[in-house]
Amino acid sequence: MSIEQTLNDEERLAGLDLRQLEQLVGLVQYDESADPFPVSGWDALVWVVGNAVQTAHFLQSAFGMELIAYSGPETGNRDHRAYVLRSGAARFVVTGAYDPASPRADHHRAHGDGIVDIALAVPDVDRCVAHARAQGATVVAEPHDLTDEHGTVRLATIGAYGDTVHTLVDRSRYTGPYLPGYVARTSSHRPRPGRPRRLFQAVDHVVGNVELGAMDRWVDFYNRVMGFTNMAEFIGDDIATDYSALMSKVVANGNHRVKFPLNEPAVGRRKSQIDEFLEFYRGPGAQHVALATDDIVATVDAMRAEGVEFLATPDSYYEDPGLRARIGEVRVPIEELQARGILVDRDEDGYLLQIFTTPTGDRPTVFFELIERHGSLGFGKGNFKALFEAIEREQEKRGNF
Ligand code: TYF
Ligand code: FE
Repeated sequence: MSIEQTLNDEERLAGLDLRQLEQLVGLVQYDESADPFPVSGWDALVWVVGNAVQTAHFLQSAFGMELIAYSGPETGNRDHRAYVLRSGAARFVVTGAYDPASPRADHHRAHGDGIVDIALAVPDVDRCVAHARAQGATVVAEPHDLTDEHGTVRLATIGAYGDTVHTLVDRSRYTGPYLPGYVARTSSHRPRPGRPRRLFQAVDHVVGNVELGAMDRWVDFYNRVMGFTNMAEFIGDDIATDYSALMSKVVANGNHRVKFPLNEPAVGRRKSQIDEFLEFYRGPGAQHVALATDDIVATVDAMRAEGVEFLATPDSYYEDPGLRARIGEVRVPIEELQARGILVDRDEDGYLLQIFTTPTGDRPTVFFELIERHGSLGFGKGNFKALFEAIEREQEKRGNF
């Protein structure tokens, strides 16, 4: 049995329709009534950064996000500043310590800029927490209400890999800009003339890097505790030892809005890119966020014009005579993809276009992916070799191998 997908509030507000979203992030139908831990989608990606003022500026200027809410000393928050930004259905919250005694200062000292909370929208917080607890999850914050003049939000938090957590959020009885304690705020920033209104419409997936030998434990956590199921794409021993230096499996929630690839380092001839992350992040954490766009060419051009750096793809990738045969007809001429270093992959369901930034913080840790899906529900398996070689070239420049 399947149940009709519906748009959530963020998606409706963003003016997306269901067909668009199906295309953008690869939604599937599923029966929520049989799910022990129903998740409807992403709520927010909450970052701790060294300078929230400037990261909020960067996300507006370079990533085209829109400032919608704020919390800080002017609103009574003497612990940290927090800026809430939106692009389509995607919501980021960037926070930076104001008080040196803030737990966020400790988080930043240990991890540098990173994602502290992958918050998920759920219809029933209490039911999820009861199931998670019964399955042995760590409950970091018990279910509780936050209330202001805009209504009530129900929240709880469970622990995930490293210091990363998942806050579970039911905002169905709330009309405020984000959460109680935040005020609506816009900024004077205006995009350059001619730039697309939005550079991305949704979050597609968030990848977690975990320690050697821990991948299957975390896959099991998402299966057992959160009712996620395994997707077909994985990188096993075979590919790992040849070139990728990592192993990877993917779990997804019932409707596939939320997809979590999980990587662990593979023991190989050199230091794995995952080892580099674990060393500099000081432990497991979120490695990359894939942003779904319906026009990757325009998005890459707009971001590059603002100084965002992308991994270079060698001309040999496009000159490979097998490539055209493998990918067939795609929306854009290959020359257009080559000029920008955009990768392309096709599987039995369709194709996807993707490109990766270099790390956006000071440490060689978290980075972004742009992804434009046309039917493919995969993650670009056909590009893994070219991609991982490009990542290793950057790793070599940093001297971490
Ligand atoms: O999310 C994915 O699986 C793809 C490929 O270190 C990938 O984006 C996997 C691992 C990695 C970089 C990209
Ligand atoms: Fe990815």
